[in-house]
Amino acid sequence: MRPIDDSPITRNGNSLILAYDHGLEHGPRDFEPMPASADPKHVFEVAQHDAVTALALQKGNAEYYRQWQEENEGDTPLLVKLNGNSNLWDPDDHHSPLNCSVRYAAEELNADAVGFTVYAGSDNEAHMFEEFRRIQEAARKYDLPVVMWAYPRGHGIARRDKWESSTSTDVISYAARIGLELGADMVKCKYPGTREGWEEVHEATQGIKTVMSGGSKASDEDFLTDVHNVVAAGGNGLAVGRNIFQRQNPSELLDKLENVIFEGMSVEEVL
Ligand code: FBP
Repeated sequence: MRPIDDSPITRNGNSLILAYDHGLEHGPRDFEPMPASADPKHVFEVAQHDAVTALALQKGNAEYYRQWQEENEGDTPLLVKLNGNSNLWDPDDHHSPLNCSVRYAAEELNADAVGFTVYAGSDNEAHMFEEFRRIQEAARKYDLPVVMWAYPRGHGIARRDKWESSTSTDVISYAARIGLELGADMVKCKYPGTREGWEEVHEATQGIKTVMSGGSKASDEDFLTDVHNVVAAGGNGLAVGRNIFQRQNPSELLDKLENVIFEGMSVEEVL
């Protein structure tokens, strides 16, 4: 089994993953603040910034990216997101159907890593655990790192008094720990709001990588402060979408993020 630190999606142990699966997960409205971002080619270009260690795409855009790369010499590694759901769907509880196999990602798309959402706490948890088991075991055969989008959501959390909410530190830590238990190499979690909170999340994983999920667009200073707190708490960086592709000039923020995530600079220094 190849250590994730030897894979191209990390640099000196950390990662900055540019996520662009929003056309599926949220729909085209996410592109409205920056209409050029509706065109995958625009985001493929953005992803060639040195700071970006992987571009996370659903199967369709992954196929398109590989074609684009041949014509444009892009070399940013590809993380294929294997499941996903639309916002149009209204299931009884959170679920994320598998829409690409590991074999297809590895053999046809030449993926550098795979990603998979697990909604721990959902009525569909058992089904997603089973699918995660299959994709994780298949990924090991191809030496592909497995990144879990560890999002605790659903009736199991809403029903229990002991869980505050899907954004409380104990619930996020639990979901992150499930990543370790099920064999993920990296978990992508929502930010619990404080550096101390991320320390708990990171501690819960005992050695696998933790990266912060970007969230809706924030000011440069607020966003960089959260990312800095994650790295200072022992975390390994960021998987981000809207905070990059909704900006007029994404490379300005990517320059700053590169210094925070890979050079350990403070927010004051980079601003
Ligand atoms: P953002 O940085 O834009 O939040 O993207 C990260 C991400 O995990 C995407 O991969 C995914 O499309 C989206 O967030 C899902 O967000 P949510 O399920 O919270 O609406």
